[in-house]
Parts: sequence; structure tokens; C-alpha cells
Amino acid sequence: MDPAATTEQVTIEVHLADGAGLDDLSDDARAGLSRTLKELPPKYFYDERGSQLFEQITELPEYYPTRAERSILEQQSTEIVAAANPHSLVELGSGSASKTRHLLDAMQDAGCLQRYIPVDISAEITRETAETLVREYPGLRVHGVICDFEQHLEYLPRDGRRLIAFLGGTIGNFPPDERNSFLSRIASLMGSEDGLLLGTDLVKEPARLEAAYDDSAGVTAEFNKNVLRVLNRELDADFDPDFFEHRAFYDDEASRIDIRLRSLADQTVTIAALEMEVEFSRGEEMRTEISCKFTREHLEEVYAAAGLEMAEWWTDPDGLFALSLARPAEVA
Ligand code: SAH
Ligand code: AVI
Repeated sequence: MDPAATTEQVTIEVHLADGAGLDDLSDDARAGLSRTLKELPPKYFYDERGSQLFEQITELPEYYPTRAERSILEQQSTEIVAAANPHSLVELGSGSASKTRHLLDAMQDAGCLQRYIPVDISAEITRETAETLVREYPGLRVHGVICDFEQHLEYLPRDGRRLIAFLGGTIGNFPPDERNSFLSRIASLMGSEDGLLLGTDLVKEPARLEAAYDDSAGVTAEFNKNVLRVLNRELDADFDPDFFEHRAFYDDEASRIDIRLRSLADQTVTIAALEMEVEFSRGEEMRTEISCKFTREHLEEVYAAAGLEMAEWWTDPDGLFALSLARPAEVA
């Protein structure tokens, strides 16, 4: 750990050995690129450029989730804060925390705004967000935790009643087994009065979903190809992003968007740091992300399997996106 107090109101702790979230990249790339359907985990999208591209995605006309979730937070933050009555707000995958302001405002109005704990793998955006927020909210203490939330949840501060927010629909980026382990782990680390505020994108017409992940300006395509640039830089690979094409399709059976990069040619990519050569045939696809979509009933089952219980459910007026508040299930 490399604790680094930057100001009196901002403290940052880092739990990534290389400080950049890339500790496991070699192992993940080697394993994922050796599979029949090649695959890379989505957490490697988010270097500085990837985080900026994601911010651009949130403003695209086709990408409704951010606007829909923001509208719920605008309407319901007072109620959410009243229901959770927290001493601190912990946010997993906080990014730029742009929507989080509504929760912070409601906590300020309720007189309970003391500490905000953004938790993210991306060091640059977390430091920037922490510095910006202490300027915007005088008296707020921000304790940033730069870590992989799939591995380091036990490092999160546990004092006081916590509202743990996981916004944006990022829970949808986990495959079902990993989602269940992750939520079970959160449940086991929650006190009986802590609340989990979870953002989930909802099942809807495939055309709308597919447009959200294949925008006409090509920003999502750039975001998707950014993982190739990360591999080139970090593992001395020679992917040519122009030889891959972005693809996103809705898998109805699995209720999820499947995001891939399709090879435009027969090609061999060298990954020097892994002493590895990877063959792609023309038309072959590599999966880079999934984004699962939920119904209320399905989410209740997901919570139950992880030892959680849904206490509240809010959606935007168009029913595109949901926020729900969950608590650890009472053990009989
Ligand atoms: N919550 C924001 C950002 C969502 S983008 C919003 O709703 O707009 C997903 C965020 O999760 C990014 O900031 C990314 O850096 C972070 N992230 C992705 N995988 C992560 C992991 N394994 N550990 C910690 N943070 C992760
Ligand atoms: C971060 N996550 C919730 C986004 C999503 O919608 O699944 C990531 C994303 N991928 C492409 N566009 C947005």
C-alpha cells in the first residue's frame, strides 16, 4: 500500500502494486487470448484515455443509461439518503462521480455529509475527482481508494453507517458467477445498517440497446479499441487497432449486450512481454465486455443468491434504468 495524503481533506490509498491497475494484465491477457473465444476483461479499458472516452460515451445521444440514472438521482436522492441515513458514502467504480453530486447534496441537506470514499482502479480520475469535490463541498473529507474492487473490498473503511453506491450499471459488466461472488462478498462485509445502492440497466428493445453500444460518432468503437492500445503500451504488443472492427449485439437469451473486436484480416499479433504470438483469422471475434440487463424480478433473485434483500426500487419515468437499495438479508 502506498498512502499519500495530498491535502488535509483528501487522502488517497493505493492497493495496486504498480499503481496503475495493471498488476494482473499479463496473466489475464495470456489466459484470455489462449481461449477458443478470445477474451479480455473490461477493467483494462480504463487508463487515462479510456476514462476520458467513457466520459464522452455518457454524453452520446444514444447512450441513455447515464441520463436515466441521473434523472432518478435528481428525483430520489433525498429519499435515498433518508432511507439509508449514512455517515459516509462509499462509491465503487466512482469515475468522475458526476451523478454522485445529487447524493452528496442530499447528504449535505440532511446534515450527514462527512466523508466520501471513491473506489476506482483508475488512479488519475480518482485523484482528480477527490480534489474537485473538496473544492465543491467545503468541509467534506474525501478518502480515495485506488484498487481493484474485485480483489480489495476488505480494505474499505468500515466505521459508521455506510451507503455503498455502485452506479452506472457497472454490475452488468460481471459474468453471473463473478457477479454473485462480488455481491456475496459485499454482503459479508456490510454491517446490518449499511445499505447498497445499485444501478442496473433494464431489459428493453434490442434496437435501443444495440444503438447505445454502437453510436454513430464511433466513440464506443474507440473506447473498445482502447484496450488494444493498453496492451501495446503495457505489454509491448503490436495490435493495429485499424485491423479490428467494433461489434455490439444483444444476446436475448443471456439478457446482455456482448461487445467484441472483430479481426478484419488473417493476422498475427506479437505480445513481446509475454513472448506470445496470437493468431487471428479474418472475421474472428474477441470478447472485450458484456453488459447485462435486468428486470426487477431477476435482480431480486440475484440479491437473494448473494445474501441481500431489496428494500427499495426506483426507476426513471421511461423505465429505462433502475436504482435499488439492498441490505444484508436477515438470517433466520
Ligand atoms: N460510476 C461512474 C463510472 C462508470 S465506468 C458512472 O456511473 O458514470 C466504470 C468505472 O469503474 C470506471 O471508472 C472504472 O475505472 C471502474 N472500474 C472498472 N473495473 C474496476 C475494478 N475491477 N476495480 C475498480 N474500479 C473498476
Ligand atoms: C461502465 N459500464 C456500465 C458501461 C456499460 O454500459 O456497460 C461500459 C460501456 N461499454 C460500452 N459503453 C459503455
